[in-house]
Amino acid sequence: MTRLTSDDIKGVPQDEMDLDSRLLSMTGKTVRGIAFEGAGLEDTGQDLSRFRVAVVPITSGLGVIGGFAASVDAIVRRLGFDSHVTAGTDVKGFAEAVADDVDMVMMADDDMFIAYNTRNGEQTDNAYGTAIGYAVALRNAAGGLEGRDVLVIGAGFVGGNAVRILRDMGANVSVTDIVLAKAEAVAERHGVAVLEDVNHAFSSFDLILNAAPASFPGELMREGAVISTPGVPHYFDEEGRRKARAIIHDPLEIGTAVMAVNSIRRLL
Ligand code: 2YJ
Repeated sequence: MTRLTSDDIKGVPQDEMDLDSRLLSMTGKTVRGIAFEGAGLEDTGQDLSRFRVAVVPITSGLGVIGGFAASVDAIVRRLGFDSHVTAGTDVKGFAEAVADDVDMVMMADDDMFIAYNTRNGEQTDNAYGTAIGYAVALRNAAGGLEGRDVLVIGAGFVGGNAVRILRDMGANVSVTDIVLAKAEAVAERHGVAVLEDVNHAFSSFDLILNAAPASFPGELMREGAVISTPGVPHYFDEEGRRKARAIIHDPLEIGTAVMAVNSIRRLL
């Protein structure tokens, strides 16, 4: 799993990417709209401020990422939740959140990022939230996925979830990975096609969910392609940006928003 850097997320708290207006023009939905759709809910303007969220900084492994907890907190507040970052870190921060009787705790180490619902014990992890969010964004940008050919690049946690979600959305899914055995395992598990040559696959599809930390030269991109691409680092050259109908990307926000809304979906 790719570890985020402070640089990847430096604009997130202030929403410098202006994600909502970019998403609206590509998908017709805001981050909140995508999060609600991803959680299987209708966004009727529900007030989320009655849900209290604590974000706990975690120092284990490679340690705290500067701005990570503040970014998660800002994303969740933009959705309308009542959120704060705990003063303590790790177990102390978790204990503080529980003593404070919050509804949800969000925290990440180097391997996992979860939203934990303290009321019903459910947890939503980031790989699932990211896969749902980017699949929903792709579906909206593409005008529906039923019977459409979709390529998933990357057969890790996000890619594996995305394959299943897109298949369940009615898409005709193919999966590819630089490690062929990983793609084969995911393909077999979910009953989808596997493609061996990642670059050739990239150049053969109009609808792509790129869940790999991979970038592709614009000369390989199809004219009018829709690319939903959570992977970091993120890069498309000038030719790729010109040819694509939409390139949907952000370093943290869509996945985090889906996690938070999904976590409270049974309490709404
Ligand atoms: O609390 C902190 O500041 C750190 N322990 C955060 C660690 C963040 N975790 C990662 O970057 C993981 N690889 C998962 C992030 C998933 C984002 N798509």
